[in-house]
Amino acid sequence: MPSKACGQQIKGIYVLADNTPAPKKSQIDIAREALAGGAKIIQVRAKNLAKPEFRELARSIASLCKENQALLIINDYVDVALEVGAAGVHLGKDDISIAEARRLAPDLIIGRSTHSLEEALEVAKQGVDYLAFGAIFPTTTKGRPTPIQGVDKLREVCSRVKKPVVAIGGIHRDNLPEIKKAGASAAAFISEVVCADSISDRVAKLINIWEKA
Ligand code: TZP
Ligand code: MG
Repeated sequence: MPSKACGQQIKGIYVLADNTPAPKKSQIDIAREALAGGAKIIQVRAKNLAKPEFRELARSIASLCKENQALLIINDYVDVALEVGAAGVHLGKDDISIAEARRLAPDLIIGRSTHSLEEALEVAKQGVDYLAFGAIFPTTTKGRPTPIQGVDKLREVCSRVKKPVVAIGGIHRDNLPEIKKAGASAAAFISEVVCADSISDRVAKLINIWEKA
């Protein structure tokens, strides 16, 4: 990884090592297998873990990412991202502000979730390095129902926001080409990857589809 990461590195297949839809799988194994399949961006997301356990998980996945020259993004916690040497942090509207995250961690990639065109346009002005936009398609993974945005909205966000856009929510092998054609820099996955019989084969397949789209 270059010494200073930047938002332009957020491109292609973005894997969330979140075992919500497959709780019997360990998040470390998910990350290890995704990296074996060629994943270059891994986010640690574990809404059910207390912070000390989350920190330990992040530390373990950080060393896997380092061995595989992959970018590590930490969900929610700027301090954990700094402690484990992650490339970035991913925030939601209920986390610390983008300005505060930037003050604490000027060298981290800062990503922010957005769930509407209006929110995406607003967040893009706040100095983020990338924004996530979704849910694009119906998904059962996220606890709180999120309004479905669809590919047309994604296309509009990508054309109006001058930042890398990571599409998320219900993305699978079959709809992945539409995501790239809409202008997204990256596509983020939970269930499509973590529920696969072979996570490494699934990631390799997604990379191949993305490259050809
Ligand atoms: N944010 C919007 S949709 C979503 C998140 C975290 C869940 C994505 O999971 P899946 O299984 O890839 O639809
Ligand atoms: Mg959050």
